[in-house]
Amino acid sequence: MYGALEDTIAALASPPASAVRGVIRVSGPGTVRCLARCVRLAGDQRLDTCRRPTRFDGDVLIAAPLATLPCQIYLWPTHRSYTRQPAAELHTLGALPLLEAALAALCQAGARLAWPGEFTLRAFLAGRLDLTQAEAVLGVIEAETEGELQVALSQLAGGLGTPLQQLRGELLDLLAHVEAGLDFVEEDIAFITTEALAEQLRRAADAVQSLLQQLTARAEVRHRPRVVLRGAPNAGKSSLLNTLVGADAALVSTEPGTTRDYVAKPFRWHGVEGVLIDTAGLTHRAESDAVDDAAQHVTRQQLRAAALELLCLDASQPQATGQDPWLSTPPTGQRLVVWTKGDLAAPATTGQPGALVTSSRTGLGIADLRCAIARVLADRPVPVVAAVASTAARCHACLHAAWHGLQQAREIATERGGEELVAAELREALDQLGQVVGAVYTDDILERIFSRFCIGK
Ligand SMILES: Nc1nc2c(ncn2[C@@H]2O[C@H](COP(=O)(O)OP(=O)(O)OP(=O)(O)O)[C@@H](O)[C@H]2O)c(=O)[nH]1
Ligand SMILES: [Mg+2]
Repeated sequence: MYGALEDTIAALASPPASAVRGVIRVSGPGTVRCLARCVRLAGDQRLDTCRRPTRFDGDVLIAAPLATLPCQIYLWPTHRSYTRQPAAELHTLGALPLLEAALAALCQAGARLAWPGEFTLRAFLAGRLDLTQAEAVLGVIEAETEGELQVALSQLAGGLGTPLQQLRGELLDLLAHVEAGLDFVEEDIAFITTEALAEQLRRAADAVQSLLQQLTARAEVRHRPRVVLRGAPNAGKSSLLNTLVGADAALVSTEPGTTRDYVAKPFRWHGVEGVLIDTAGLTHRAESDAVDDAAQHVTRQQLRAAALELLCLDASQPQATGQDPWLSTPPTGQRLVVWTKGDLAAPATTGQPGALVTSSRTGLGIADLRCAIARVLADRPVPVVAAVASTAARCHACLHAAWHGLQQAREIATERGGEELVAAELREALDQLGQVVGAVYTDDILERIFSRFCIGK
């Protein structure tokens, strides 16, 4: 799908909407020639004699009736650019029709429109980025939350690529030792002792394992922490969710058993993000129908995945005392006890010190509850991770195969099963690690990664 690297490509790099400024990116060997044909510079400046990154003022020559469009050109005339090719950015007014006219002028002057991700693909092929970093660029573009952005940025700075490259380097040295030993097998010269070989393989396998754990933890970050409302039917859970998130997201009624399926609303309170989930009230009824059973099943599933459970006790119900039977079932994550309908009656707080009293009707205790939820979630240990989700998915299989190869190699080495076999397993592990950082890549890997980019990146 991607064209030749010799093509000069151009694309809109700013969002395709009206804004104060719009940016068009150009890259390719013909960048200067192409710009010179469709731009008139102010004063006696020249593009073709430019040897270092420079800013120019001028006009793009576009079709009538406007004819000229004022712009600034940032030119990287040598390989010292993002794509390691001559490249430029054209900054001008951010009106979409004007930007399209400027793009058309560039295309008439010899450029072609870039494919999605083609700039980053060129940066990758030029060795400026490894695949994990290329995917991090994608992660930065796609990040929905601050947490995701942080992970993508740290990956861009080499969070995952650096330890992987280092590990690959060490294993290449090790392979060289093993293979050198194979060449001198007749002379009985060993370049590395069996014990040292097994030890290095063990350490490498541990390092891969730890990267695998980081990737798994990453998946958790993508799914924000879940805060699940739990309680008896009619306890006021749905009303509480609506009041907490400030929207009529869940259905409320006087009828017990209103909520069947769960309702999830993302939130961000005091800088802490999560998803608030309303569930069907848990019952201990002897008789139930299939829908009831399904609803109870969904509730239990949500509770199992909860980072925090809000146990809702109805203050207006005489049986909802501090000894409520709900309290005897332990939560999977953490638990906060919340009295609902605090406007109707003072709760029997005995045995429940620290429980929050709330009312969805009057707003009593709601701000305090948001604060308490944020505090519990903020205190959770945050996994130290360095991968965006797409890398995680792609890397998992490769890292696992690499770990397996290293384990096999270690076992063979320990049992003195033959250095040829150790070398073969090591080569397989190296190949798998190479796929993660892009030292080994195939067209379909590239296609899969870069086709997900937006145009202009
Ligand atoms: N006075 C008062 N009534 C409330 C409050 N919260 C909920 N209610 C009422 O209690 C009833 C049940 O509220 P829901 O929010 O539907 O309770 P639920 O726990 O989600 O019920 P299920 O759908 O059966 O799970 C409704 O009639 C609400 O208007 C409150 O803070 N004060
Ligand atoms: Mg409900």
